[in-house]
Amino acid sequence: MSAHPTTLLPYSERIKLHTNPTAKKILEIMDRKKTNLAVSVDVNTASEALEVIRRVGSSVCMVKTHVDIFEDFTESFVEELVKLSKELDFVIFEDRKFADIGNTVSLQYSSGIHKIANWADLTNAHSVPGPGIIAGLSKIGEPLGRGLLLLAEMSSKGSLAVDGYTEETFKMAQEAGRSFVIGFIAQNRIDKSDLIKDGEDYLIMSPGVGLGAKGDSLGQQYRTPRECIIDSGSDVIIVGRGIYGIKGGEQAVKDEAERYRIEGWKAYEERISKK
Ligand code: S5P
Repeated sequence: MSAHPTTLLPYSERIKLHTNPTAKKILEIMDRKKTNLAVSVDVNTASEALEVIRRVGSSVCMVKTHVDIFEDFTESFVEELVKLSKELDFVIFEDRKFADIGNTVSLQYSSGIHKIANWADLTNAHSVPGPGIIAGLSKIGEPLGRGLLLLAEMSSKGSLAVDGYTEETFKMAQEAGRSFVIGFIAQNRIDKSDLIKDGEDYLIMSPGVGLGAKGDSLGQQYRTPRECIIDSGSDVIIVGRGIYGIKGGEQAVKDEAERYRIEGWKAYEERISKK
């Protein structure tokens, strides 16, 4: 099987294939910091999350949050997060997984306690409601230069996002155009080479990544960075508990992030050398 053409291109050469400012920024950071690692900070409090981010920030292209987990969410968390994103050079991805009609998601994205669109460069949505979800979110996010990923596949066992669902999700994104939808949460290169048009480029971001355990007791399934980047052609690996959950204190978390960064980058260099 010949390699997907996108997987042979260096991140730096893909910047010009995007018009969305967040997509460009992600690729620029990846190239500049030599990292395709995103860290997911799914801890209970905003203060713990900031601690983890200070430790891992220099190793990542992106920090992924679930701010609805925090017991102590405040606007000052957002201010500090944005400040760290500038100092340590990473993109902020709020993993909100919107899944409602366009009108509702536009309110959930812009309003409430979290006001996600005000600070998150990137967010994501399920395709199950149909294209109205993209329209509702883009109305808020696109004027701000934000980006959106559609969930085309999931890492969890028994996921229904397979086959026809995945294909229709890709088509929905393609029809929406790439001014706001910049890629997918997926386990594979779902933007099949016979479907992408000339100059079309999508970012594939894959969670379910671990160098230790193969899964958890609640259906999560892990693959190695190499499996994601070389075998499946992912662009960004998303790691949560494998990094922030490591035992051994502050330095251990920092070292583990660096270990994943190196693994991910080695795999990427090997991939583009297959030209
Ligand atoms: O299919 C998915 C999609 C996502 S965004 N599977 C996932 O695990 N995620 C998210 O990635 C999940 O919500 C969590 O925040 C992270 C994986 O965390 P880990 O601790 O299992 O690495």
